[in-house]
Amino acid sequence: MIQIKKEEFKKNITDYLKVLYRKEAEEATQQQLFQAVSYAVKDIVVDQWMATHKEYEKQDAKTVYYLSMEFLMGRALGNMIINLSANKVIKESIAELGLDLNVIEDQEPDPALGNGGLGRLAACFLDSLSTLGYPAYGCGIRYKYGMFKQKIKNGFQLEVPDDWLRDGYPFEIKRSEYAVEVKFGGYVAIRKDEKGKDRFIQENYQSVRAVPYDLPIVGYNNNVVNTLRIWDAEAIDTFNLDSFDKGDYQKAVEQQNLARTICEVLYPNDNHYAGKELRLKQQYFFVSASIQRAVTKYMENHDDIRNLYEKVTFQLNDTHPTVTVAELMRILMDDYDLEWNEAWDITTKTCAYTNHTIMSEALEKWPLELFSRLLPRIYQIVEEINRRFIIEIQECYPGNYKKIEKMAVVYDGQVKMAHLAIVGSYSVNGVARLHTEILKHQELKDFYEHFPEKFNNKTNGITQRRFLLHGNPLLADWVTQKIGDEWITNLSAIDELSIYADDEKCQKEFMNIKYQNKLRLAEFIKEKNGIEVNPRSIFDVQVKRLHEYKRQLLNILHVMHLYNQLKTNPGMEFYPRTFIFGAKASAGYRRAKAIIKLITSVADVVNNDKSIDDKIKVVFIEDYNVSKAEMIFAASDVSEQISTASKEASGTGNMKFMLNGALTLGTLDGANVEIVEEVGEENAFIFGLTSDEVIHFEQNGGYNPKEHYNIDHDIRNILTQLINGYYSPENPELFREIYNSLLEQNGGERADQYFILKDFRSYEAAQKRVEEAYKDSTGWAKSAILNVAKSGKFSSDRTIEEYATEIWKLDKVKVEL
Ligand code: 26W
Repeated sequence: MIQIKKEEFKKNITDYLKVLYRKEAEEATQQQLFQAVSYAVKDIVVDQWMATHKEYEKQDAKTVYYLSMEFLMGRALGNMIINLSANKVIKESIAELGLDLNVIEDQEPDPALGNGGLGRLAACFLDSLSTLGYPAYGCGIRYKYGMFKQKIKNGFQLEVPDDWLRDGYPFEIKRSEYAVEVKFGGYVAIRKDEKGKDRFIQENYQSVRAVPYDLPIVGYNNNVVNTLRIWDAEAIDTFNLDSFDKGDYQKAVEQQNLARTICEVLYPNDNHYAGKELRLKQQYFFVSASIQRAVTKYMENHDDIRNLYEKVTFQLNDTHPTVTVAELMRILMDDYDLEWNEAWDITTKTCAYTNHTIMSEALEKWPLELFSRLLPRIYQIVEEINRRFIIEIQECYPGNYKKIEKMAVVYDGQVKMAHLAIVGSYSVNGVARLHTEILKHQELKDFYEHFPEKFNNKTNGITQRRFLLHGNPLLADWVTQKIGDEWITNLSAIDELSIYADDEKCQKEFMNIKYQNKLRLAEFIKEKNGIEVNPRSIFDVQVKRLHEYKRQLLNILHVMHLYNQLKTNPGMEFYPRTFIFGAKASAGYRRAKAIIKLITSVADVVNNDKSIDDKIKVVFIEDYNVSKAEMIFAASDVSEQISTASKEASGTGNMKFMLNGALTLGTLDGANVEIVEEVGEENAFIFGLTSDEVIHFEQNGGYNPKEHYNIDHDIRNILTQLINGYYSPENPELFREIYNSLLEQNGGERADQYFILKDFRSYEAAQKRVEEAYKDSTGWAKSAILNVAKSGKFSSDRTIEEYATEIWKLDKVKVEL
């Protein structure tokens, strides 16, 4: 246990204010206070960080390198303070200095080096890896601009750059001593070395210097600090004279530009492959740097590269880092002189791949022209992997050319990254049971038949430390009061709450905490949106990236329907509802942006209609991000998880809502299936087509949305309101594209491809059940408490324990100070 003395800690803060800003506490700005406090906290963390790495070296522990284009970390300060064993002292010291920790925490930019699910999962995993004491590096990119900030203007989304490094990020440490060179372009020549051996040499290339920045990942109360290593690109030999002498001025400038552009910005695409050259550069850049460094580090303490897999494993977070497979082959063959077979054996014992989506538009397929021009040596290796794999398939299925068409790594002029990842990995996993089954029996059927032993499921999880302990302190304290604090590091212990679900006093306490959290959110909404919401109304929430398959459109169409009903029948029974949305749309995703505009337009009409007595409010929360998420989950009654069945690989927001006692209104998709299995169907609201039914319609046709339009008067009514200016009098054509997408086929795209009209009535019925259930407040409280109690399975600690024991084979390390 680390001992910090309050006086020392306080002095540290004031010293940092002096050294960094030449200021006393009284005159410092809140941002300066944040920086000083952060540096003082970092002081504590660094000791544990160094101790952790000493211990790892001493034990020569196997390490997982979690390779990910995205880490959606959210703010660090509050989380670190919670995880440090020095929590109490730090809080008291800050208070004694007359500072407000909440205000200080609010100064931190929200490091958003990720889009959504995949990036946030990576962040939860790092938290769990440290808390469980598993040696790990997160490896990623230090984007200068992370996920854009969303502004809503006239109801439309605007994207504003996220300059998160503007004031300096106090927790990072630049590690120039570990910089490596990464090469792009040129050509591969075969040259004899001194010993007369043929060597593959990349010539006439451009290169950048990859420089790592390390961020500490603090485990909960255990002195373990792992590292998130994010790479920045710098120019190599900036304008050295040689270049000018050779008249190579052009190349020097180009190399500088390359370094400037590579880490400039995170692509804001979620589930949509755009085929941009710069994106492939980003991928190879951080993969090459990470793998080079991992191999070098391994060889510092070992003498035989052939045993690499005993100490190192690379987990590929989706296909984005899949060039890892070829980069490791290159290093083993070109730098360590191994033969192909030996190198392949090591590579396929070192790499493992996680699939996060079955959406076909997300599949990465790089055009050969681009791939080979940018990565000539890597391309040769991929070609050879492909050639050998095709021979293998032909031997298994003689004469079956369909198999080659479906499974080849290189086909139709493209490198198929998912195929490369599967062929090059010892493990392939999906992220929820249903998702893995769909991978095995539909999307990756041929690969599953060929490599059944590689496939496995790892249902996603979330960290209860950020999403309950930090995000919902009232509920966290209440839980601890009832059952003790074991749940913080062993979420399955939270099941002990079950016995309180029927206890009337506990139900009241629980509902009061929910009410307090709703008040907090209502105040936020009042301040940001200027909308008055009733904290006694049902808070019905859908927060996640905007995507058609997630069906925010179904939700808002249903709101339009409820509004129509209230207008025609003002006296009808109706429990007040606040529909809350938060979502960023990819910058270039037109239809998603139109759906945001529809939500804000419906909000404008409904919120300002006095005749409905404030029974419905619609709120669009601007710039939904991790910090806002923490507050929103805590305040939610209903968790909207309404994706078209089969499309949401897992979802993780669904778990965060559950942990905070919201009831799921959802389809049997992704991890919803397992959530309902844990909590019981009677404590959730399930509706809609099953994944089998969706897949059946997709494969055999037979769904025609026009039938619903023709037969169902209410549906026809809301659809007509999309095109008659009801919500957009200034431009009645505004929502024509949405209307068309529901009724008309468009090129290869089916009409209503996400089955919104098909599921509409079933969704409406489930919403009615929500209303009935909420009116029974003890029944609701019971269900809500049971949701918290049965959330144990969905801790990322459980997920990481499974990865560590079943895939990575890691040992836990204990760190004493
Ligand atoms: C190439 C563009 C691109 C960008 C991001 C393609 C695919 C992605 C991600 C894989 C999309 C993503 O975030 N998927 C989500 O991953 C979560 C964590 O496993 C799951 O919970 C979500 O269901 C899944 O949509």
